Amino acid sequence: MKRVITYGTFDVLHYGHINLLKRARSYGDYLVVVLSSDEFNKIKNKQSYYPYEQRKIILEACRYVDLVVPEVNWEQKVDDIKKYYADIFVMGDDWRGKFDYLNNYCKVIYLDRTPDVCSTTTKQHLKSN
Ligand code: C2G
Repeated sequence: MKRVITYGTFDVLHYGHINLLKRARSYGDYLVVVLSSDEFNKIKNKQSYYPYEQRKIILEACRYVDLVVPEVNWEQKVDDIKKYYADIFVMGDDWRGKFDYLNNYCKVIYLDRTPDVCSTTTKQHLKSN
């Protein structure tokens, strides 16, 4: 049983997120998504359109996701890897190098981001119409 873990805000879920979740899940049998809380998004200087509870419900409906838990700070990743017995940590390559320290605890994989789609532009487009 290989367990995979990933992190993010996953606001206004789009095919770039799904592409990430699908590939992350394919490395194992179980995918834990650690979802940024609204308070942590403030620390990340991110304003999500959907509040945490709604982003959680949307992610839990995704076939590639087995568990969604809150991300509340930058420091929780090592504890999470232990708590959820993660064998593999996956992030988009916009984070390449940033989480290499986690190689002491599990395999770290950075996946190519899906080009030309992101929540911010989607929200801006929706606003302008
Ligand atoms: N992503 C992607 N392709 C896109 C957009 C996003 O592959 N077009 C990936 C990101 O690389 C990330 C995941 O989808 O791995 C979630 O994206 P965000 O919600 O933007 O995540 P972020 O705000 O970067 O949060 O502690 C880590 C942070 O919580 C990461």
